[in-house]
Amino acid sequence: QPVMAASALEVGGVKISKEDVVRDDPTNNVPDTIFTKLGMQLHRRDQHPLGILKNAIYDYFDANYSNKFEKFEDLCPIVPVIANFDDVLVPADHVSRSYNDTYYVDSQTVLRCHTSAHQAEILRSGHTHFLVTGDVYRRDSIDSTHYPVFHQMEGVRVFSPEDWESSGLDATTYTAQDLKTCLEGLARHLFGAVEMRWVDTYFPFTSPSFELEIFFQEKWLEVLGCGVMEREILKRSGKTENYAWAFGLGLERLAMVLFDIPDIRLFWSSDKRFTSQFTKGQLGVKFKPFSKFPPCYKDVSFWISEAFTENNLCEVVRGIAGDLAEEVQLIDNFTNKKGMTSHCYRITYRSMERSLTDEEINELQSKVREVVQEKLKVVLR
Ligand code: FA5
Ligand code: MG
Repeated sequence: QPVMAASALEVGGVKISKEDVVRDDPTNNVPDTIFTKLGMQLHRRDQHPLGILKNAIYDYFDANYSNKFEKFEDLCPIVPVIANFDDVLVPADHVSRSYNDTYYVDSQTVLRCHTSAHQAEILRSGHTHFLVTGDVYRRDSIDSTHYPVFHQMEGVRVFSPEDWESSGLDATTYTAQDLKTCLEGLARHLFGAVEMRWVDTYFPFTSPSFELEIFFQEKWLEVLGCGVMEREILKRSGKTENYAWAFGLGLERLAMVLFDIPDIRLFWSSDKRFTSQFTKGQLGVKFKPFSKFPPCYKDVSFWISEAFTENNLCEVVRGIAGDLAEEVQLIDNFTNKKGMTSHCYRITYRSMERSLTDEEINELQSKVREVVQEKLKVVLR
């Protein structure tokens, strides 16, 4: 278990110091709050819901495939831009590459935004069945199912001509069918009966591509993306005759459904009332919320500038309020006759662990107003 040091740590055999990751220069956009999450590896804690879930997924694969899936769970989350994007065919102008969406350590290096960052490298080293679990990082919105650090598990399975030739199906159909059978089986193994649906989607690295959604807390929740791997990726690793499938599971999302965890921030809680509810190897337990504390809503309105983005606002809010920020939601948006656009955001403050005082919240909100104005170049109304 890597223990967090104040300013240095080791993960995946790589030594990381804070100065390497958080710098005040334009090629770097990693804040302190993100640095502190590096090396925590929640997925490697057997008593943590993410670790319990990971182990249950391992059990499923071990029980169902005689050809064992290789497991990787300690790969360094700091990866080359090439691995995170180019190797999985993400186009040069794709939004996910922007500084607005991804944390850059420098112009050539990112905090991986998905475990797909390791696909190509592991294929190149000759593996054909593998699972990669790790923490991933994204500049993103703030609500109960989004967090800037979360965990994914990547799965890849490569097929050879003899696999599909006897089936009477073409290679793509065969591979897509095997993928869906595998993931539906996994869902049954984890949840028993659960309401779910497949949705067609797009990823640069798979075709066809699908998402699986599960009905949770009155809404459809996207829990994974997957598809038939683009042949180009296989060809580049020397597998010219092969087809493969790949998936990326959102572990927090699956664990929320599995354990009835209502808010994604709870995964980071060290409150005993949370941590003591989970036991190694136990899937069936439902989380019992300790008394729910009241939310406090604060609105902030401003005229936006051209450079304004919601992700930048969310990062400011997280930087100040941390996990006390439960949601940031655009509630009003209009453009006046002069062409100036106004946004009003409602920030919900709530602690998972205690009641917040008015003074405390007012202080946070006034700091948010100050920093938003200064850093995001907006004009408060
Ligand atoms: C991907 O990241 C693809 N790499 C998945 C993939 C792998 C597709 C291999 C095809 C083949 P996406 O951005 O949709 O896809 O994220 C995958 C899952 O991560 C989502 O379904 C969701 O469950 C979870 N997820 C995404 N963003 C967040 C977030 N901010 N907080 C928590 N979970 C998230
Ligand atoms: Mg998605």
